[in-house]
Amino acid sequence: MKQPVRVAVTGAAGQIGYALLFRIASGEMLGKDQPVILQMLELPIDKAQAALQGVMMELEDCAFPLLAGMVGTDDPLVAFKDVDIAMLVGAKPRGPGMERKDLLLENAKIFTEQGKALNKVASRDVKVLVVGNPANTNAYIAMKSAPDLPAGNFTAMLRLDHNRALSQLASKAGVPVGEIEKLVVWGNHSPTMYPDYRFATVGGESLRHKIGDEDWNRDAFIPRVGKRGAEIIEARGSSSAASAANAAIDHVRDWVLGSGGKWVTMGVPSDGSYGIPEGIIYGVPVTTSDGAYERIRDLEIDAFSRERMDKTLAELEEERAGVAHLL
Ligand code: NAX
Repeated sequence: MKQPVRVAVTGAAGQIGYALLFRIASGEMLGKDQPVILQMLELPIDKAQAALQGVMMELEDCAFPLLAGMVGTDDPLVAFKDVDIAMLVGAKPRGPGMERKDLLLENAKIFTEQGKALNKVASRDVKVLVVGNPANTNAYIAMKSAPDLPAGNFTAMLRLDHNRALSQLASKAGVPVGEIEKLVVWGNHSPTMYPDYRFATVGGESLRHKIGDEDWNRDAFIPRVGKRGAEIIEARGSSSAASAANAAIDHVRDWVLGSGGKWVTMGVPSDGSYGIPEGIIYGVPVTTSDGAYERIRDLEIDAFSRERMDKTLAELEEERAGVAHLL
């Protein structure tokens, strides 16, 4: 039997946590032969801790053979102790009348504290995925707060946007979703993101040529993917949870086990390529193997794409400026 992998999940009693933990414990993220220890963090308030106990009771009742242990806590230093993977889902939601700026600052406090805790007690090569919004900037804050850990191991989730874009494309082109390759979602996990299928192929053929309709790209596809989260809230009465958990599993699974040559989108600290200033956490295409990601380089950026990529970059730079005094 392999040694167990320690996985921290924050916001474990929330709706994404509820859709995520059982799949991790059943082996869907790290493999059906990989035992896991779940280290779950929730807020130090009675209701959240009671809900967390309930989730842990249900995990117990599943009798997952791969679940080698569980920790439930309100202390990040306990939750992150020796973790190999940290999935930072818990965040402060936007309340009524709350400005985006206030949301940013409230979350900055959380991710500063959690970055420091990771820095102190996590495995030295912990892989961090930030799901809690604003995900890219939260990942940036955690990365800056953890100077002893590899900066490249702090990532933000763009995979839900990537998966949403794949499904829209499959249905427009009338092709199986699993056959689309080489899709990219650039930038911030926000409505400014730029889903880009200029390089995408299906069965080796250009998807762009197959679809043909350039107006659809600008007028329907890009706005639809960008506003999909709002569309789900409108329909379901609450935000995406199962699809978000699924994307988080896709992100970590591919990072750890490899994407098999497929392009996937990850929000990673920029190395300066594509005109993105170094350090900004920006969605880019990568392939993954042996526990590492590698950027797809030297893609041609046309004028339309440059404009879209700069717009989402401007938003990220503004967010970074809004928290600069804290870091
Ligand atoms: P919920 O409100 O259902 O759950 C969040 C949980 O986090 C709550 O149980 C809360 O008590 C806990 N929490 C809050 N602050 C915490 C802290 N400092 N430490 C530990 N736990 C804490 O939200 P849910 O629907 O699960 O969404 C979680 C986050 O994911 C939100 O920020 C949401 O905006 C974000 N999302 C990000 C997505 C992405 O693609 N990157 C998509 C889905 C989702 O909207």
